[in-house]
Amino acid sequence: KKLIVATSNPGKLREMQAYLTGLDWELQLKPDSLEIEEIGSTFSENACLKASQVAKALGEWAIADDSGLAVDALNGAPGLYSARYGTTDTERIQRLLTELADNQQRQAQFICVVAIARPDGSIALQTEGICSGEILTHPRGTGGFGYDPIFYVPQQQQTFAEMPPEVKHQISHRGQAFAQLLPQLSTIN
Ligand code: ITT
Repeated sequence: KKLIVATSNPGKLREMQAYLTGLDWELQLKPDSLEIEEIGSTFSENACLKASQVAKALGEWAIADDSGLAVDALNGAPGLYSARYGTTDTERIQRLLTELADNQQRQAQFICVVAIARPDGSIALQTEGICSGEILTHPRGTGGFGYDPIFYVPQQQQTFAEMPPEVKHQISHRGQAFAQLLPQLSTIN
């Protein structure tokens, strides 16, 4: 069976591919020309919207990920708007650090919802993962993507960007969403 990976984010794509390779699904990237407007008001709505629209447009199974970083001291911002916080990763990180300034409350959660849609656009499967950490005052590490250099995980004593990819993949919000999703993949139709 063919599965369209409905993302335009190269970092996300790399991680989604890592979770999905070696299964009976033939992965195919969504064409750039097919862009979905994220008008939902939750991660779940946006993940389903992206999977559903891409599936319907191409008449194939599709998988989408909607994710973001919710910072406690910013009342959950950037959250759903994590991608729209700037045009580059550097800009997004800088904006977040500026808004947090010297606030001592640095707790944050990465959230990820993954959804799979059938060729008719109906949702077959949806899972969620959350990973808690702290926002550093300065970026550290070169791995990963997005906000990874400022997201510190106390248990590992490393940022997502400092961890070997397999460690991030194991503990991240996306890793937890996929850990729930993968065992159910063979049951959907
Ligand atoms: P698609 O919708 O095309 O998949 P996007 O980048 O617009 O790509 P989202 O709307 O889900 O995706 O936005 C998620 C943003 O949250 C993303 O741009 C990153 O900045 C951030 N993000 C999500 N997962 C992350 C991770 O594992 N590490 C660092 N940042 C992450």
